[in-house]
Amino acid sequence: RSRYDAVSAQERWRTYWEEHNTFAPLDDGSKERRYVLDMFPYPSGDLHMGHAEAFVMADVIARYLRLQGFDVLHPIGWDSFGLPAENAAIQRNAHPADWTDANIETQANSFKRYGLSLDWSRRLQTSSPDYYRWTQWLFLRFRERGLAYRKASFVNWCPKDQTVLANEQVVQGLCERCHSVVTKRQLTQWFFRVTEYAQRLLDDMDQLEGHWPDRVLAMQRNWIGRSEGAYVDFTIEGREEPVTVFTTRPDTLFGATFFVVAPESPLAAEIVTDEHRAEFESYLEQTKRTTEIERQSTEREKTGVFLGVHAVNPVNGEKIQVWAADYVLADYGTGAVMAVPAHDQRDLEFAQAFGLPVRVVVDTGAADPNETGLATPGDGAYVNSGTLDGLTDKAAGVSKIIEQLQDDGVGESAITYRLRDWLLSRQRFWGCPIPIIHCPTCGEVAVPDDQLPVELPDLRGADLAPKGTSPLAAATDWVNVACPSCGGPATRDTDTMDTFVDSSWYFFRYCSPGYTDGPFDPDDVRRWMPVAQYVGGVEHAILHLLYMRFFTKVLYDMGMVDFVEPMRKLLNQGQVINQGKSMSKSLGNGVDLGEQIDKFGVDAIRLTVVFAGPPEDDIDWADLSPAGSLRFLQRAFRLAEDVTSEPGADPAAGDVALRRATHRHLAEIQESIESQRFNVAVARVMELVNVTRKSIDTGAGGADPAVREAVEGVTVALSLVAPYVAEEMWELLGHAPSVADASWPVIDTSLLVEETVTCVIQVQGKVRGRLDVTPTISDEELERLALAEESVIRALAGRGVRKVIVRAPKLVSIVPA
Ligand code: ANZ
Ligand code: ZN
Repeated sequence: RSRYDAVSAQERWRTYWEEHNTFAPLDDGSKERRYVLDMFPYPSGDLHMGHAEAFVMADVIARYLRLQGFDVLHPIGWDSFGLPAENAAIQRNAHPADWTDANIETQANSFKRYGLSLDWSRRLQTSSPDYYRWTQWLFLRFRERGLAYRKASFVNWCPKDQTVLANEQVVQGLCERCHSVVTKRQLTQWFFRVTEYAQRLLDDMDQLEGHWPDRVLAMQRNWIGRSEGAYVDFTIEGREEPVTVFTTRPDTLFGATFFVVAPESPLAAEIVTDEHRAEFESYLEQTKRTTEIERQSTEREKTGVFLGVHAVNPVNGEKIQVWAADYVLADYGTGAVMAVPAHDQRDLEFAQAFGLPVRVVVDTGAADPNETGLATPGDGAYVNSGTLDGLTDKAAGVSKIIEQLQDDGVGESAITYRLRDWLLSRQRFWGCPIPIIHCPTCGEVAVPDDQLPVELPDLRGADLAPKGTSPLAAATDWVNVACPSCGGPATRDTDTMDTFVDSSWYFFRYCSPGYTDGPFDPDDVRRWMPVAQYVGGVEHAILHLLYMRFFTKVLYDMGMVDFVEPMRKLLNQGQVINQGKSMSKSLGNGVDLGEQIDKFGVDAIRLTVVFAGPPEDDIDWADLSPAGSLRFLQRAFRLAEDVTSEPGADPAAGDVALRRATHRHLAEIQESIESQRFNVAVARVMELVNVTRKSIDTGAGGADPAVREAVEGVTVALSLVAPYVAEEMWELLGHAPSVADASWPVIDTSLLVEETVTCVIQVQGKVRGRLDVTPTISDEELERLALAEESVIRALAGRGVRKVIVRAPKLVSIVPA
């Protein structure tokens, strides 16, 4: 018996697919289009098990849609700018461009070997000038719309990577990439005004409900963090302009007993009295060294300093102390709060730490916060609250006080969002240059479109190590340019863009990768998008997946696309872990994808990953058996060898029981794939292989056309997961290549109807009726049905029944009384 030889099959079919452009879409309108996309990889090394998991899931979907008759776009490219590449290159004393390009070649080879149904002709990489030309072009369009702007502020700073980070890249106070504790620095930086789209980012989630994982939607909703409440103006002694606070509980205004500002807000430095200045400044220094996570911690002792001034409560004229404290954040709300210690726990802890008054203004029935140390945030009857006294519910209290504030011109209802503008400048070399020139006369000047791209200088041999300022600043030839506006001496912006900018629009570019009149051809995008299925990791829930939604909405507003949500469906694949833990160098539990493939072949690895569980679950490599997968593939392969009927043989002439099993299994495989239970689909294919084997060995044998039908079904279904063995089987079955061009089997629903047998009913030894029943019917049920038959009732002619003999499912014999 011959065996399936994975190595030669891989070589053969990979070459075949490439030479025949098997997976390039036709794009001629002859078929309905579907766009299937994986989040494109970082070229930070060779493919690993994580890629194996993510990419096989999308591949199953892409291959299935192809077989279903769709014209499928399934492209690939690289997110090739960024810190990982730059850091790795510095460590190896290589240039990031060389290191990146070498990795891309390695990964491309591995992707091809891995049997992915990709269209290689659309391959792109974000670090190539003909890509980032359009990243720059988009930046300039955003800027023209007021959506890209520069401002000085305290920003997140990673001391190890020596660059600023967006809020989304700070995870529990640590750098998302290198896990260093993030600190704050005051810098002038570029931002995208994503906050202007906060409400639309929330509203458009209606379109994603049910198609994106709930947890991603919940994370985005939470990150955007919409709060409803009011702005209230407090006057501050000695200051003309009032100071506004944001509160979600304006109805507790009568309980505001002190006022707190964020230490780093300009207001604090402005209003602090000379007497308190020294103490304030040392507190400010301390605050800058404190991480965001510590500041928001509920465990930590509250700290703060009195600023020596008082604020005036607009509803009762009461004078309250103004403090600076780090539990108030500079960049949320207005950076100032009215403190209501009786009803807000943070304020209560602060009041108790510094001996400030606590006044209950809502009687919730709970014990006095002064005694318990527990604030009472609930609903209740208003007390000590002037005009609100007598009201008993929050909604009424809030609307009444807002009305009053509005009438007095000291407040209004307000909505705020936790979402911050997206900080996009990075002080690093390996990124897309910001196409702006700074001129001493004209200020900020955009690089004219016809001078794009602003290419990165080569800087080969230069020191690219992070120093806190962009390495581009040292490239004086590149930095010094003539101002495009006045011609005078000017300098280029030396920061580069966050790589999440590059990845916010790559899926558009795949629709028209060579286009030179814009980032994409709107007609191409109209034909292919939105993406039918997007696949990638949940770690991007509030990063890439939020940013690309923002970009798409801006492009919609620019009239460049006609949809607001680019990804119709999202699948977050799970992780591949080993021995219950994430694979890592330090734990020494890494599993090398290349080695596994060498040992078991691509198909066996793909099959192992898919069969391991539902695609969104983590899978533990230690629990899996690639050797078992390979044995199964050999078993499937031998079926194809045993088929001796000719292609096209009419299965209707074959064994009906096998046909029923085939169609039932195929129907279940199809349903499992459509509901993305790929592991269940594999289990059904395995069952069908067993049933078919039994039929060949003990039934009709390999010549039965029903056997061919079963094996062809197995082959086509298997091609989604194990494409190489499926190609070999397809060929053995006498078909022209390739199985990728085959069609998904048409399921004959008449064969899905349950099988029946005919039961004969005798009365006094004479046949009096027939019943079609299922073969598994019980004696009791059969007796009941027989006695209810009209012909039987007639034959009995009113006589009673003495005895019934039942031989289910074939015979019922009735003896009358
Ligand atoms: C008075 C008050 C009384 C408050 C009360 C709450 C309960 P969310 O829901 O997260 O939006 N706040 C406002 N700006 C702040 C800042 N920059 N840093 C820290 N805290 C800030 O929170 C809004 C509430 O958080 C606001 O409502 C304010 O405290 C506080 F019984 O005002 B509240
Ligand atoms: Zn100028």
